[in-house]
Amino acid sequence: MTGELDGRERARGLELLRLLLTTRSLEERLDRLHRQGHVAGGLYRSLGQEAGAVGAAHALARREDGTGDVVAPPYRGCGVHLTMGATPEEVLRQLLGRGSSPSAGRDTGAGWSDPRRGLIGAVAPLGTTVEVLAGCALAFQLRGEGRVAMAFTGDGAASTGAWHEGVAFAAARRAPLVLVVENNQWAFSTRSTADRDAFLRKGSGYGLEVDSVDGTDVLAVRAASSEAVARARSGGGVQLLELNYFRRSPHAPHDGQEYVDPEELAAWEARDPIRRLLEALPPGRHDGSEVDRMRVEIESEVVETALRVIAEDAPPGSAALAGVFAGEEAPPPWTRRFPADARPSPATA
Ligand SMILES: Cc1ncc(C[n+]2csc(CCOP(=O)(O)OP(=O)(O)O)c2C)c(N)n1
Ligand SMILES: [Mg+2]
Repeated sequence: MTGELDGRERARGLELLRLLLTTRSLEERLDRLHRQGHVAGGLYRSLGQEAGAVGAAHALARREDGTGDVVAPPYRGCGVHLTMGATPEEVLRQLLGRGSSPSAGRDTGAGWSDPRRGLIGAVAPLGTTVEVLAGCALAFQLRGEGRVAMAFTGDGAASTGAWHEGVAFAAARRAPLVLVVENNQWAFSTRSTADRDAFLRKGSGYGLEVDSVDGTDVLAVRAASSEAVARARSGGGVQLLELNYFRRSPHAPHDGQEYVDPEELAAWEARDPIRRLLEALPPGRHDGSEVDRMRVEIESEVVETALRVIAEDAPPGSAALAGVFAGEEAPPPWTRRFPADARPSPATA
């Protein structure tokens, strides 16, 4: 763990702690809500990985007006969304598919976009996110905006063709892209690589600056990410940052995780990111009670918000096609219809 903290660092440590606790509490609540049938789609937790999401996103220029850095969060967990300024209410509305959600209930995935806050939704086919964020980074570079794009991908995703194509392109253009590889050692039930250093080697092979950090130490992740972001911003080209941890949750609730060695899992539980940060925060005047108060505040906010969001309505079916065609709402039935003047002829359809 990264040594003792002075006053200013302690304030930042508490800010990071609040984000870690909120991510953990929100995911625990979502896990229950999923079992109760309230979550509209899948649920992919980041248990034990919260420090990676929070620490890396915290190093970005975070703005609320669309002028800051951009990041594609992982589909696993909501730590990046929260760190970029999303509220627990927005996360709950999104996963419960409410009409008031950021995607108006049309999508229930964790990978939602909010361009004002620099959130670019992850793309479902693994690896493709890198190509999209390479495009964002290239645009920033061409416009001379000094902004940085950050893409989260898993260790499994780093074996897809799209990942390599995106990396090769961004590297050749020296685009301001920070590629975070969450090496949680599993891609569903598969060990994603036989080579412990595969991700650093892959990065080096494309000429990237590479770094590897303990992903359970939020202060170390924050520090390494800050350096990577600064290098990307000052013309250093694509940066690859490997975060090392272990996927402590099952892939998703339907996965029994029988393939995981219980001893290995227990060893990673002992390296819990929240506990590790608490150990690094030096006792302040009201330290114990300050942290306890924070826990209670977060827990009550999450529970109260969950109850409120459960009571909200799902969007009406008729809202599903709103916004599909410019200037009109397509009528039911819920099939895709072309506006009359844009209907393709049989020859071209
Ligand atoms: C191209 C592609 N292949 C397969 C899948 C199905 N799939 C979804 S998540 C997942 C595992 C991904 O593992 P990893 O990239 O390591 O991320 P993690 O789940 O560990 O966070 C797979 C195989 C997909 N979404 N896209
Ligand atoms: Mg993985």
